[in-house]
Amino acid sequence: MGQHLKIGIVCYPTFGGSGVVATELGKALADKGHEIHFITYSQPVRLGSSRKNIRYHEVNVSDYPLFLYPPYELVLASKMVDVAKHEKLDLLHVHYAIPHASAAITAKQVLREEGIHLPVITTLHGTDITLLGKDASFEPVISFAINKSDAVTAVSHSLRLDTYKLFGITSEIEVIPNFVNLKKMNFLEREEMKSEYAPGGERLLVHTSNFRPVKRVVDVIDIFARVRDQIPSRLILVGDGPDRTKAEHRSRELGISDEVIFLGNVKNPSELLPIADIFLLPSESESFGLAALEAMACGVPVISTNTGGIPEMNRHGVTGMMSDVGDVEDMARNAVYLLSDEKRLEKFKKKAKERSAEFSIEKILPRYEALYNLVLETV
Ligand code: GMT
Repeated sequence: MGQHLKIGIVCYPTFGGSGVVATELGKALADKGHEIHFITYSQPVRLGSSRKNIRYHEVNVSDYPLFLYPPYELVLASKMVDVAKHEKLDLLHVHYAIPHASAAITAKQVLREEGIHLPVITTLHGTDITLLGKDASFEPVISFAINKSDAVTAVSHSLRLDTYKLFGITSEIEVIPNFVNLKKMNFLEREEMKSEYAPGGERLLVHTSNFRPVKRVVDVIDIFARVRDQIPSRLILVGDGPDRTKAEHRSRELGISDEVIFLGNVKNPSELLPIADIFLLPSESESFGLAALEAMACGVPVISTNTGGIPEMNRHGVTGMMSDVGDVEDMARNAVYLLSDEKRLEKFKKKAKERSAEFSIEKILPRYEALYNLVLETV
């Protein structure tokens, strides 16, 4: 791939997986010489300070007394038009259908009136399809935006099938899985950090999420409560969100709050992950489970549910273990099975790390570049 492209990337700039994937993709494309223009309402959390080939365009919605609901999508579409025109973008890659795909299609139509063709690539991430998108109040516009995109990708086969099931989709959806940048992951198990959280040499279980109901954080506490009854251990929870209070309450109710550490949001969880022995992901639904892949990349086996796209990454009995949603007994049993045998645990850790290499950015990035080229060739 010789030609360097000018690519607009639109995403949620927050801690969620879709924003992380979009930001890491943009950074990796910039490293390869492409010119990347992030268009978001604030700086993506994973952007960092290196800005070679990277530009950032902030979307500001003015406060006007008439607006009960600020028209973010309109301002975003206008920003896309402006950036595409003046920075001469080759294409726009939008992450998360609502409202990014529909705003992109509006921008595309505006530009067409001016004789400018702007190819739009939409990447579906999960909750935009499985939770929000199927809601009748979004569905017609989301179906339209997906069908009008020049290319559509989904982060797992499971999400691709869900999208066909839930929407009237007439176009092809390509599966391009999420990835990890192994060069930027931290593999060092820092002893001083480990002893800070596990002063008595306890095992460490970690969970990272946005604490939305779909993540079932109370199950995380219930699993841990069963594990710590059998094996001295501590639980670290990374992230924040609506169910944090419920999880805190549950750990107090069970009398284990001294062994549960709520860290809140952490910019780069990979600094902490290598000290973990097990990663817990008991989600109700999960199109991919990027947080688990990042844990695996740091050599941490995953105890998870078998929902959505998780089985496409986690290998039962090899890189971790999977159970039905809500089966906290089984997930606790599996965690104890791994933690109670040092040799077994080490084997799972090694396999988890090896498996993550199948999702390395070196393998996945060329697939996006090939898709960009295909879209540009078919103009
Ligand atoms: O999990 C969330 O609630 C956040 C959401 C997002 O859009 O950031 O995550 C979704 O996209 C991630 C990146 O592709 C996937 O790894 C997550 O599995 C997916 N979440 C769900 O499907 C619940």
